[in-house]
Amino acid sequence: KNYKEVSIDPTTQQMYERAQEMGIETVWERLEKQQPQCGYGLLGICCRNCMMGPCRINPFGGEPKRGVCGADADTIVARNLLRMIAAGAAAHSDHGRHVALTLLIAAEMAEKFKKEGKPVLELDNMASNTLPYQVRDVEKLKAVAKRLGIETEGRTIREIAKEVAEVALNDFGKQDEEAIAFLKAYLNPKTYEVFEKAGEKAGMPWFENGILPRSIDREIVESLHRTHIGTDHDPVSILLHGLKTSLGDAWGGSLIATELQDILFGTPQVIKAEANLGVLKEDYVNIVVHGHEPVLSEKIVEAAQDPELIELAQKYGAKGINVVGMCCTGLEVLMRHGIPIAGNFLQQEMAIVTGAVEAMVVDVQCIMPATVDVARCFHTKIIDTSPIATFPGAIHIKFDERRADEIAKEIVKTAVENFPNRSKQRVEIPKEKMEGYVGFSVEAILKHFGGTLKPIEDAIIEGKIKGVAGLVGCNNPKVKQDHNHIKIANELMKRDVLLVGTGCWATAAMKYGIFLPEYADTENVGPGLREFAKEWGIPPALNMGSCVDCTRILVLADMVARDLNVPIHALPVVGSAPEAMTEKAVSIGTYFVASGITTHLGVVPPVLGGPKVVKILTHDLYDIVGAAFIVEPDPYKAAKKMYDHIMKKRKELGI
Ligand code: BF8
Repeated sequence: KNYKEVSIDPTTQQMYERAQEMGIETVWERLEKQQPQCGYGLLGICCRNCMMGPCRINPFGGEPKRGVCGADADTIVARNLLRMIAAGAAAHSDHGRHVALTLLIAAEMAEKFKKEGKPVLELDNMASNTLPYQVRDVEKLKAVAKRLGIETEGRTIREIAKEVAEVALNDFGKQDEEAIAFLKAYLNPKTYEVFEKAGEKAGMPWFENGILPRSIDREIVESLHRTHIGTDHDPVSILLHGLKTSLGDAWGGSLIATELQDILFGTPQVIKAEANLGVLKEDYVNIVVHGHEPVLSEKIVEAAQDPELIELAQKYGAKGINVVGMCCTGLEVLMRHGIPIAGNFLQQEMAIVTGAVEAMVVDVQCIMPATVDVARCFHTKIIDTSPIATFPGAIHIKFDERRADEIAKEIVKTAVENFPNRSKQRVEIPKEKMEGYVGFSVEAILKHFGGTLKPIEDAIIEGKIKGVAGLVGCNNPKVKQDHNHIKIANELMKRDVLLVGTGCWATAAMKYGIFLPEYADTENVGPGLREFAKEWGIPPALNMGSCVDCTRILVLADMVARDLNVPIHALPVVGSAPEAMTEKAVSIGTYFVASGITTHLGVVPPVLGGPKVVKILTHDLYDIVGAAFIVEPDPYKAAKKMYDHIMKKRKELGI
């Protein structure tokens, strides 16, 4: 492939060419070797759920029309989609569980140390550095506790933290029929009612509490149960349960991840930072933290500041230690500490191809096993850390929260000691990098606008801003890297739509300068949005963080819905995953829609083989939850459709 076909990012282009010259296989070659991809798989009409199969349905209307059990194309497509949603929700939510357990462990350690007579006040405040994890944002802890109805008066931080963690953990495994506590604590009543009535509206009153998730784990387990051979066969009920499962992710697993990470590591505030492969430094030990959970990357960032390890790096001839991020864990430390981010999903192999990375430290999700193969061509060490994610050929330094500092130092030391193995002649770091403002948590946005969202709401009502679009999600090698991300962003901003975003979209946007206030002066931003951005000194698009932080977008939408006293689906708000790839992206898209945000997908999900399923997803859901999917691979047409939806919502609101 020509380098121009794979990406619009000059650093990826440069490293891709280099990989080709060196004979290193990358994601694009592997995609090519998969061609032609299975047509049944692309349409979603193959079923491997039992051993009478595998079965597949003739997409042209001939035989076979049914699988061995009698399931038709729509049943099979719906079941496959539900399994994707469940896997995506599981990944986000297991991450959330891990964060909640970390908060609980820290609170229990504080309790234990206190009993052992160690400094009492610091432990009660969970501010002691004898603890592996502390409470960095006391205000946020109290705010979350208050939402959950947890008493804060007259109690220690330790006690409050413990109870918040317990309530969160209870939401994963409780067995009653009530909605999860976090959803009840965060969601406005009008949208709650939409969820409650969804079953009735879909003609399935036996969905007693509609699509209100009862427990995060239970809905995921039930997804697997329903899709087992011989269980649920109606695409409507299968998809309704898909919405419910995704809502357990949205207002449960992911929300818990975001909120409790803010408590443990600090709530992001606006800060300037840099993005793209140019953040790697030739004369430093480069460590790339890659994956999703800041429980690890936060500690690596801390350990890299250890004077002894810096001294060791200098002893080996480096100037110091340079930690940079990749994918969502990169966004976590970018948002909270301004740690530079080296790239998004399709740049993980490219970072190694620079020849300048001593260690890529990985935890969970979106890490290609191929990183190990690419690393073999250089001195780079892939260090896997999560007990649930092992990479053959990598070094295993498994993480344990109770010994977090010690293990983080061991990992950083391993990277430092690898510096002498770097071959200087084989280093080529692209020079491109871009600055941008990041850290737009809901709290940071409120602070910026004087404690209220009124300025944004007024600008929307006046029509200066037409609406808000949440742009999220991955890279996918089926799409030229970042191409759709940037095109859709520009097309929306030109139409005066304010952007908020997360995940690999956010890293893409940052690389092209969209997170600089000056971007408002470009021709890619309409006059109304320009005026608004300038008036408030913000970029025309706001980086709200990692993929679990899509819940920040939900919380923001919820606040506006409350202010206007309408359900979320009444707002002039749209979502988009222009280059969607993962099952997590499917779960996010589904929970955006279920929550009332009509959402565009730029990559066609494997559903086209089920015409009823397609109709439900793109039309019928408007009557059930007030929002639906738009599927459109062309970024220009997609932006137009999203804008039309915003304008329709404005008209309905009478603005
Ligand atoms: O959770 S955007 S490729 S990195 S899935 Fe993965 Fe997609 Fe990137 Fe993070 Ni989100």
